[in-house]
Amino acid sequence: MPFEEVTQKSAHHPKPVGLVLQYGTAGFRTCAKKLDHIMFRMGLLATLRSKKTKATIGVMVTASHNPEEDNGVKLVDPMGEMVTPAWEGYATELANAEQEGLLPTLKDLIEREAIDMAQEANVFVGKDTRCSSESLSKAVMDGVCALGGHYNGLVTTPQLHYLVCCQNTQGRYGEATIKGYYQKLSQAFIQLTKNVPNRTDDQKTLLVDGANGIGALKVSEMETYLKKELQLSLFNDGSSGKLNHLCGADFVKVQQRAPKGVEISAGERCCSYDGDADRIVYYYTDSASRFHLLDGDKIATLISTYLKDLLTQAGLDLQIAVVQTAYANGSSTRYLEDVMKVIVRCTKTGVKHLHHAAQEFDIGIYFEANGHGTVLFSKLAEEKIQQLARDSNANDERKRAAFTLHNTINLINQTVGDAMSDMLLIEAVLAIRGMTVQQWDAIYTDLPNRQLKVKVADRRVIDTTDAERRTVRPEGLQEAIDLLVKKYRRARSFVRPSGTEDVVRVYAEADTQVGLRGGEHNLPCGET
Ligand code: 16G
Ligand code: ZN
Repeated sequence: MPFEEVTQKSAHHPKPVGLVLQYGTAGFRTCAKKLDHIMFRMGLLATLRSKKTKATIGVMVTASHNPEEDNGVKLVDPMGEMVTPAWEGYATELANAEQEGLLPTLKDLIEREAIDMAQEANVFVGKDTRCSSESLSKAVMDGVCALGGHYNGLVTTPQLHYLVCCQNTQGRYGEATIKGYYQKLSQAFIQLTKNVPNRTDDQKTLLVDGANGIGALKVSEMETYLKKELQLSLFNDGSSGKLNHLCGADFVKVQQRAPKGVEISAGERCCSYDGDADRIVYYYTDSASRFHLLDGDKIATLISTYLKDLLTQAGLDLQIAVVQTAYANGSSTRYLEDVMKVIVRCTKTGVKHLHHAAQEFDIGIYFEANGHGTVLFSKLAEEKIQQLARDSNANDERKRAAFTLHNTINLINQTVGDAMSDMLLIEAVLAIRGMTVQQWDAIYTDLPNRQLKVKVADRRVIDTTDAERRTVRPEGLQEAIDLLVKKYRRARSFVRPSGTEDVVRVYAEADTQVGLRGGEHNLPCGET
């Protein structure tokens, strides 16, 4: 690496003295004004990671569902997955080195990882639609450019993960272009739905809240590829509203109400993306104007029911599991374990934890309640499905199921949760099973639940265990929670420090709204 160039360029991206930031659950995320030096340094780090892995690395500039004024950055590893914990540590070290300490930190890292600096590097840089993303992604490119980067411009987070994975698998996962992404997904969707008899216009129509973000832009690009098999009414398309303001998946999930700017009639199927289109939630209003949310847990249930039935029809013995977090509604866990009899695992919050756990099964379905999730198929599962689809001795029903499974795999973005891919999958499943959104909603009834956030002096005093479901510190806190929870039926509550904001999050659920509001510990409705 031309170190003089690093020194020279880093002078254009100076670090504010004393500013300390941490590579958190989803990378660095804070007020955009504080991020210029971080972006430059992540450009450097991605280049080193690329040299180390001898593969293309991704850098995404986004702050997802955060307000427009914020921004963030995260690194994407060769197979489209999140970067490893060791490299998250390097990211933090590099980000916090004072100006004069940057070069020594960089050199130290190169030595520790024994990086061959003569190795070629390749980095894909993507950004969302925030005003600050333009200049911040240029700062990333500044860090990368001395060593051969590639600028992909505006993409959703999952599109960047997809591109990185395709690039590193020589096209086996798909063509490493945005067009290739649209073609792969839309062809799979059309294959899955083409034989569904009598699909009405109602069934083909979906309302989409694009959160005034990148997802709005990209879903309208994709629509032409869908050949009217799915017709989208797009709201909050970014033409006038503000990103994530009173709209988007996070707003809808936490507030449990419809976003601003969407005209919904009773019974109509709607969905909301978040600001970088890696989360999706569905909802509808009934004839009494009551709002019904179908969150990540409902999505996981719908998909696992569908896949389990297909495996039965195909006569394939593959292990299926659902991975959730502590935020999963108790009713969903109960339904999955007791009625569907699938394995359920609980992990800490954050995609990397769920993704990792899902990789342990033939078919691992993971969803956070907030709508981030996808399905992972093991190599063995994909091979067995392919084999059956080709097997001339198998009967028609088994083969049909294998073809459907094959197209379902092509429809899914296995690198990360993807609002557009998840939307197409849900739409295909509803069409194939002839289900309305109300029937889907009726699979089980959510326990009433509330989330709130509390500002404390130092959130790090709270230490959790058991996938964040219990606290071990401060002393006495868990006992106090236990005492309260014991008073109500099917009740559950936990507290955990947020990984993305300087707050502590509190979650509670119980069998009735009254139970949830009981005692003097009221949790205000919709408070976050
Ligand atoms: C990030 C995570 C998301 C998690 C959320 C929790 C990724 C890509 N995103 O957005 O999975 O649910 O943080 O935030 O990992 P919290 O720690 O503030 O509750
Ligand atoms: Zn997001």
